[in-house]
Amino acid sequence: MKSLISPSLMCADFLNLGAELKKLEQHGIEYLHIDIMDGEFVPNFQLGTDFIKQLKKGTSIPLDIHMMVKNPENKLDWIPFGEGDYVSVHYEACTHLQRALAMIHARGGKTMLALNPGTPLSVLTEVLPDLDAILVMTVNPGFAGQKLIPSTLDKIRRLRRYLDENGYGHVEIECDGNVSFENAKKMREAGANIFVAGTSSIYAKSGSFEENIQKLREAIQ
Ligand code: S6P
Ligand code: MG
Repeated sequence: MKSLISPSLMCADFLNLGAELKKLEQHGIEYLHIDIMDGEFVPNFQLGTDFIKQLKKGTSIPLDIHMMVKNPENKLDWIPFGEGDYVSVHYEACTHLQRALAMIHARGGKTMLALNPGTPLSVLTEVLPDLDAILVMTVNPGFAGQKLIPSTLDKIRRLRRYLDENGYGHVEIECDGNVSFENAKKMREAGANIFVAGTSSIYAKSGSFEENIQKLREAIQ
């Protein structure tokens, strides 16, 4: 499966966003990761619907919308996603999970189910046929700049093996949280193929934006 990069825009320089988007396009970046936080499912507040509308006018890079929102099935109508955009909802946040997934597909979106580090893979069984991807959270959701929870690497490995052995080889695995250059390589080896890039990689202060993008590409080859 091809490795894809999804920069986490909550880590971007908002005063310079237009120029950053151009650079991401020039580098063939595959997705834009948009964290929506409701202050209830997670303590923090993050990006909103008007921001997404503006973004869609300014770029053609597909979106990867990560809803850290309680009962997202009641909020999906407000989210401006379209054909080919990924929308992830959290298993832990959904009362009516299958309904949420069906709503995403009905609008041409691609479904991704997010699992907190403490949530076992066994919860996937009933909804696997409804999924295009699974988001393995490698930190507890809510904040950028956290440290990798090491057990999540083996979780990715077990998930990739299970999907491949059970007829779900087409289902992608995204990882989100402390995807540093070093960790990204391990996540790739474990079987992830979509990498959320935040303060640990492309927005790291250690290198220029361009150098960091290049370095992440090399790490996940
Ligand atoms: C965290 C959020 C993530 C962060 C990303 C930041 O709740 O879902 O998408 O934005 O993890 O990256 P980093 O490298 O600072 O962990
Ligand atoms: Mg996220």
